[in-house]
Amino acid sequence: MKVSRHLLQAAREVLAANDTGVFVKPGPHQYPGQWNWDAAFVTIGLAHLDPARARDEVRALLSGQWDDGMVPHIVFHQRDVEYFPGPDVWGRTPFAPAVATSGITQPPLLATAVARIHRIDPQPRFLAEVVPAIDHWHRWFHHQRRTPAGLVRILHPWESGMDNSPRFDAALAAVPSGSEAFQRRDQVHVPADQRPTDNDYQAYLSIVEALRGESYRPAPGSAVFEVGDVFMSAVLARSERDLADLGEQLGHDGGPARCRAAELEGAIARAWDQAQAGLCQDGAPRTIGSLWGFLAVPSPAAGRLVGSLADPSGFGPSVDAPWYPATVPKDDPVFDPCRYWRGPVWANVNWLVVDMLEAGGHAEAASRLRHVTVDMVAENGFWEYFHPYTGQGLGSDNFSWTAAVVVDLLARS
Ligand code: 2M8
Repeated sequence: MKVSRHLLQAAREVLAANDTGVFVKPGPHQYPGQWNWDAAFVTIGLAHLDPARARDEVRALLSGQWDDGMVPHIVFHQRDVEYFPGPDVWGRTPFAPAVATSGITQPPLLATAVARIHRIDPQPRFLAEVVPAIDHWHRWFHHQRRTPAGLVRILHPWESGMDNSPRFDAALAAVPSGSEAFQRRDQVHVPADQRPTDNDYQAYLSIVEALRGESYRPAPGSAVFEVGDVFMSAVLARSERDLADLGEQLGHDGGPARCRAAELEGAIARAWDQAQAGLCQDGAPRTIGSLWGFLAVPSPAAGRLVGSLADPSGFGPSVDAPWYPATVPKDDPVFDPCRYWRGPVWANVNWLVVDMLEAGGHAEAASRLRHVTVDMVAENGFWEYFHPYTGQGLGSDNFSWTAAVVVDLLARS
């Protein structure tokens, strides 16, 4: 109990220290803008600590919404930032707002975050203010970002939030090299072996160069990188259901959002069938993103998928590696315990997994993972990600979403 109180206070301090007054930075040094799904996790934590501040976090993110509905992956509330690629690289497009932003999006978790605020401190006026904007974003996904098979179509690995996940390796290798020279800035505060490789960055920037040339709106099928992503689709499906509930609170018809959710869930179920038949690029889940995506949708395979979270040689804990789930199975040849989205444990992903296990009625598995996640942070600190074997903190320290999800996980005990 004392440990929880101490941890909660420490989490509060991390969030306060990263608060710029306009938005909460993901971390003290590494990421100076407002990132989209970071803002959603931060909102979930702040909902418990200070709902009014949580509402402002949502408003700050939505100030970056484009005319066509897209909520960008980064909102640069200050133009002059030590981050690459910054506002000048992203450039400006006719449908962008006054504030500088990137030109791509990120996992749409905002409706879920707003639902958390609403559960703790309901304010219909706030819902009336933000629900239409989130609905616009979701409709943009529906109309602009679906593959023929119905999955969410992503145009950059950064859109998935899991940048160097091995599930993008094949598509990244096929990206033609751009012509612009650049210098990375992401290895100043974090060791190079915990970040994506230079080859990854070359491809990331080549995609940005190509997308910028088409005002970030390439015709379907023509982009240099296009992947139907199960994880993004499942995040959106879940958010659509939250949005439907929120809209109904306002007397709106939740039917269209529920319909979009059902379509996405159908596409994920078909992707799973194809994976089983060996036809799908995603294959059997080789990354935690795909595993979560498949699990988030009711399926006869749910028991087996939940079981894989406990597999000691795969995603699950083992005697020598107690922290889990690894973001890539430990027995996969590309597993790397330190390199970003290729193996380390991420507290925000654990939050998604716990939440999904609870919703699916897997109370014991949820409780086990909730405790492990809280212990991992209590023992090692509020790091961006963690070594599955040693628990060593990796990436940025004092990371906002780690603090925010701990606040929520503690509130669930
Ligand atoms: C990481 O991504 C950014 C690019 O968007 C980067 O590496 O510079 C990812 O972990 C992403 O999921 C996260 O939202 C962002 C800020 O925490 O950092």
